Amino acid sequence: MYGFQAIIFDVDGTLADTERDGHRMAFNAAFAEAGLDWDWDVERYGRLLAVTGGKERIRRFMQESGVSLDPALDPDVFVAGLHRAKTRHYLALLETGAIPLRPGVLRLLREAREAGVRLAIATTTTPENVTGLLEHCGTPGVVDWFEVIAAGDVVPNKKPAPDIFFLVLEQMGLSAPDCVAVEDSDNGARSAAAAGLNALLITESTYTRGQDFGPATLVVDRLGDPGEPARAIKGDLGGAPFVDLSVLDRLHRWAYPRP
Ligand code: XBP
Ligand code: MG
Repeated sequence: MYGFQAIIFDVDGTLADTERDGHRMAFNAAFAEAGLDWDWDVERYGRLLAVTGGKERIRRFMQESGVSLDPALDPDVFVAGLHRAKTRHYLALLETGAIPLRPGVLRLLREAREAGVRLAIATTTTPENVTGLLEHCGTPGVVDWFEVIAAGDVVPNKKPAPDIFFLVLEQMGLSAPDCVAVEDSDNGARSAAAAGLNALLITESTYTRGQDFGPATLVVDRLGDPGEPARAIKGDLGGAPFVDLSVLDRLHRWAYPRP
């Protein structure tokens, strides 16, 4: 028996390291297809990741670079079209199975299911990207393991705003202390914390290594697996070789002390 009822997972960087060789490549493919000479190299993309959401990221780039559009074009329509193309390229990339789930993700999901712990997703990315990733890079049926998948534009404000976590809690009929959140970024940590999710695990990813992660009490390099141990960067794993439900329960207990 654990002190929490559900785990809420982020997607990008958390379930899979999708940004550098996934989303970034898809943005560049969409730019090239549209005849634009924009190219987001690894470093520039890292800076643009401060802005969550693909459409928002394109807009920020256009502002920063002083791009002036043909006045006949509606900027929102232009960005939306470009972003649809990016999603198409990203889904095609996922179909190749090029982006694996991170070590320990499937193991932890299976352990949770067996223990009756409920599963949900709270992410900034487009919904099709979540199902595409899980279907092509996970295992058959894994999409259905999640009771709620809250993604993209379904809330007014993306992370670091708490909106997407509030939506998950509402749809599951749970409150923040019932849950553990798993994130990989400072924006994600701020979003979860603003929703009152104090039991927060950070698994650092390619672009988020060394970020601040605000109030997170446990930061690891990965969930880890037997033979592929996790390393604690902040806090400790209590001697466990990888993150399992007991580690999450310990984390939950720190956040919400029980008698
Ligand atoms: C992920 C994102 C997403 C992806 C792109 O943040 O910021 O925007 O980079 O997805 P998080 P879309 O992991 O904190 O949810 O292009 O579909 O928006
Ligand atoms: Mg993330």
